[in-house]
Amino acid sequence: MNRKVKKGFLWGGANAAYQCEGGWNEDGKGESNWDQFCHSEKNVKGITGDVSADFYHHYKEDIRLFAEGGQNTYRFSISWPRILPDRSRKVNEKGVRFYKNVLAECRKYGIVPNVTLLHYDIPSWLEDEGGYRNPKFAEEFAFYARTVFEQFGEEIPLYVTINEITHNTFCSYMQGNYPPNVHSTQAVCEVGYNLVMAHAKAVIEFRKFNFRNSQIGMVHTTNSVQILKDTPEYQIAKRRCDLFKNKWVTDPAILGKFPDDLRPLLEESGIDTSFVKQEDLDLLAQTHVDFLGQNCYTRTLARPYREEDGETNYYPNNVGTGQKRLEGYVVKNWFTSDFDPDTPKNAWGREEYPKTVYDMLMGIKADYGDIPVYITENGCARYEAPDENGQLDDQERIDFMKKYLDWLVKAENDGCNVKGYYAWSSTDCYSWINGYEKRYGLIYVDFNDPARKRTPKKSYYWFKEYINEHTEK
Ligand code: BGP
Repeated sequence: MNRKVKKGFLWGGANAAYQCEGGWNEDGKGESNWDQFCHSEKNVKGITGDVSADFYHHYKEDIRLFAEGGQNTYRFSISWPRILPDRSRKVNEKGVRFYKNVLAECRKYGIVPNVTLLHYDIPSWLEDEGGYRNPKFAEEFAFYARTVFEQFGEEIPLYVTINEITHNTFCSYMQGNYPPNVHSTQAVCEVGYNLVMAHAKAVIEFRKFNFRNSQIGMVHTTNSVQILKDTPEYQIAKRRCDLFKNKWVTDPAILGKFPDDLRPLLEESGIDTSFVKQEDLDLLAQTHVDFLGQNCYTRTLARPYREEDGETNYYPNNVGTGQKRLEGYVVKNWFTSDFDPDTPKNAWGREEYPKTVYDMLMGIKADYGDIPVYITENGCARYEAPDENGQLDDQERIDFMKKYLDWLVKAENDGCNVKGYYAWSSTDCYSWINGYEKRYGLIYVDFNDPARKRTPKKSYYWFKEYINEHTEK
């Protein structure tokens, strides 16, 4: 007999504004940093999200398909410059109307909206003024967050402040392949700090509304940190990797404080931490999320740093076939990524390790108790094309998802407070830097077709059955 999760568990798919909406300058939308970057010569491949899956015009069809696929939730993000197009802070009514329409469509099908305020796309005018590195960033974000709370109130039951502070910071300011394409460890620390504070200030704004039927959380991208050898050196590397990858974001969000060992370690590594302000720390102590979103794709293996590993850098999973190195990190004197030769890797150098969700949830329980957790993203990237009959047979995705979801259901049965799962991605969409060849969707989108025809993949039908068979009635 199948294991089952409790009745009311949320099952759905996720997407993000820049990645699926298109309509990049329609109905008064302002320019985002990603519009700006993709339209510049820094975008070597020349591929943009200008139209993408055109969710802006296809949202009714998509939400109907989600419901027909047995899904009862949908995670999407709001484009900040669609709501507040320029520095005047004047609300774009047409932008608000679009998201009201999306929410109405969700309501029609009993789909619970899970809505992220910031998924990498900030207004370009703000980017021009230093973006995340501007000490005023947190204030500006809090204003935008308050505007969203005012406009949508309890129409949105699950609000997320920011998506993946770590990944975004590392790509934008360490690897430097996301805008604004900076490579500086000092900047990583300043930007990370500003984003944590921006999150906290948005939570403070949220609490002022005293909503009864809405909650607020943060989405983190976690990889459970593991080691292949149990020695004191490996244990130190593991702790440092966990600090670097997870704890500087999840501790403030859940416990209201940065880890005690973080600042001394940063200073030892030559980071000037004078950007840390006592008044910020006091404010942080008053903010706690209602839930945690975890984008959980894989794990991180850590080993001690060695001189020959070189300088601090991030080697992300967005280079594609031919990628010379596997996804991983070098953080000088802290740790370096390790690799297990026996686990499979995808074409973008990422390890495929479905048990990660079980290990991660058990880790959250051990570190943070029973905080509700949603798996806000997980997925399987592949190059894909329809067969001669126009069908999408993505058996490899199904095989991966089955193993992953079985571990997730087991974790729930073993006492983890996990309350939902979102497949990345609801439909095929723009994959940052990779463009459109790297597909994750349960629903295929033909990007060569001006009408952006949708075709549910085999995994979409399989997911429907899985939900039905693994949820208590
Ligand atoms: C997460 C992001 C998503 C999505 C996904 C897949 O990090 O939150 O926006 O893109 O990963 O990543 P990628 O498209 O780089 O393969």
